[in-house]
Amino acid sequence: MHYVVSDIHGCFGLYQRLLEEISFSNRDILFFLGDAADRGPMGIEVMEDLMSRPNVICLLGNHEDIFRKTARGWESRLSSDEEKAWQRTYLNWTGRNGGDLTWNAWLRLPERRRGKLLDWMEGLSRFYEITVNGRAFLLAHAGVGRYQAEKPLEDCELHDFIWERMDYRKRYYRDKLLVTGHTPTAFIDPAAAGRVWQHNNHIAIDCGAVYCGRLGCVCLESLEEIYVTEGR
Ligand SMILES: [Mn+2]
Repeated sequence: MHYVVSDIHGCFGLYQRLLEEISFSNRDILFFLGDAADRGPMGIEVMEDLMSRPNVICLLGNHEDIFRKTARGWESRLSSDEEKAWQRTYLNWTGRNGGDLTWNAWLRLPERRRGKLLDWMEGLSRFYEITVNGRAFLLAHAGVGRYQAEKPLEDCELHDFIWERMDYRKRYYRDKLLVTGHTPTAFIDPAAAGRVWQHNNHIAIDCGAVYCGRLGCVCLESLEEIYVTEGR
């Protein structure tokens, strides 16, 4: 089976419980749509588990992007202008975007593990297209920002895939299902809080695990929603 999950945000326990819940095996594929770390405490552990599994395909989230930029800059010799830009990125990540726990954990890691994490983050794709049981899917962390029907996905900018907020009232695609994380479904429709939202050929799977203790996942064969909840 093919499964999709996103926005684990350091909730390592929920992530492990989800793998158990779906009886994840070598015959399955799990797509992870980004934002493994930040806000919650065990982001590095989540990332290292994801990257160790050959049948997990990971996409880039805005949190991986800002993490990799901060980490790469910290390891490089920067000019004073670059240093100023780096400071802004660092403060944006550790302040507004909840990266402080991740950053502190990262600084304590042995160099070899830091290098592997950074290589992994720098190799993540921006989007993924797959057909399952005759149904086409487009997977991306946030969506396809500044959407234009005729524009090839390859020509879109990174920002469009990982930071944008989509218009959820709009049906972007007729011939495929768009699957995204990034925006907790409670913000799309308060009635959908903590649940996967499926409308307009769009499946929004970020249930806000780090806020509400509930991680959701969708099976692409059946479009079935699978949930795990903290403390149960
Ligand atoms: Mn995000």
